[in-house]
Amino acid sequence: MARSNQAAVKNLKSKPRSFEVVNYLDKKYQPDIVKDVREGLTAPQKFIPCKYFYDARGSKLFEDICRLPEYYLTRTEISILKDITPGLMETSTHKDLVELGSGADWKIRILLEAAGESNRSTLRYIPVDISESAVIEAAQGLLEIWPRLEVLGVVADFTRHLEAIPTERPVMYCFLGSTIGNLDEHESTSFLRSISDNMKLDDRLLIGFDMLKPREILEAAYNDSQGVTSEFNKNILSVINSALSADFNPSHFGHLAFFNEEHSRIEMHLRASCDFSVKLESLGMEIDFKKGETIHTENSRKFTRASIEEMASQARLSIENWYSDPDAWFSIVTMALDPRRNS
Ligand code: SAH
Ligand code: AVI
Repeated sequence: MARSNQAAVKNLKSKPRSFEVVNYLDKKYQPDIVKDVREGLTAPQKFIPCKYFYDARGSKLFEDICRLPEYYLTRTEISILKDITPGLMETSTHKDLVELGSGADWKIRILLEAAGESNRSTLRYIPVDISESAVIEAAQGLLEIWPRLEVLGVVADFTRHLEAIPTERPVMYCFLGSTIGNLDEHESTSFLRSISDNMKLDDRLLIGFDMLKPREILEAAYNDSQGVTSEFNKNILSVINSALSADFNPSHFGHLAFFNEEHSRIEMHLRASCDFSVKLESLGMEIDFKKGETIHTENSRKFTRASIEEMASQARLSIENWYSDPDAWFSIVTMALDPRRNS
């Protein structure tokens, strides 16, 4: 059963806030991270799932990434959102705005602003994120602007706890930032399929995709000149250190990010700069690293219209509207249940 921690939220900044946060990770997170890290660090190509980037510091570092000149994704998606949301929100009859991997409140603010006062008064915002601090801070930020906005925070792993999301009212699901690209082909299709299984005819999915573009632009976005992406990448080791009583030394690793053309994805790795071993007390394990070997920490897939159409169709979703910036660097797509899904 999930913990509902309204009181804790109220104490966070000693400012009373009328929103509830339901936490699905309390009991389930530890067994997940133990299993995931054991599996990942004993595989021939070591890996750690990218969802473990996002403790409070990881969420802040990601926000810093979004402001970097090289990281075009956020500002491009925001420019599209500003164009399309007046039309999208003014006529919307959706009552719940469910944002998956919600992070900061920047993008949902644009939707809520566009909804106008009378629509907003009947809307409930449901941010769903693995990062508790992100959920709480986003809710607080929105309530500072719209004190009467109804907010239900859900701290959960969206790949595992979709049942945590209420479905009784008409829903607009938002999955922005191209976070879908952090799931592999199989995971993303099955994730979209689980969403479509929960959707009713009038529900919609608003989803952002980073599009395939020249390698130099992609690689610059993940190798910024200020080293913020490198800090973000290494933060995963600090998360593992505190969750599993491990003794990773982040300075023993270098940041590596490159475009893998065959899989149409940026891969991020951490590369060992010397030979050493790491103790993971909670796993009762010691793992050896050889100079030059890597831990694969993230994939960020880059899409084409064809790859998106294929994924939507496999997930039994139909594409309703397609929006892009003038350079077609980023796309926002609205999807509905495919009317032919039962045939
Ligand atoms: N939607 C925001 C944030 C994108 S960053 C934007 O468009 O800018 C990805 C977000 O997804 C982070 O806030 C991270 O904490 C969250 N996240 C990553 N994996 C997750 C998972 N498995 N379940 C829930 N949230 C996840
Ligand atoms: C959250 N996600 C879509 C980001 C991305 O671009 O894949 C995470 C990120 N990794 C490095 N920079 C940003």
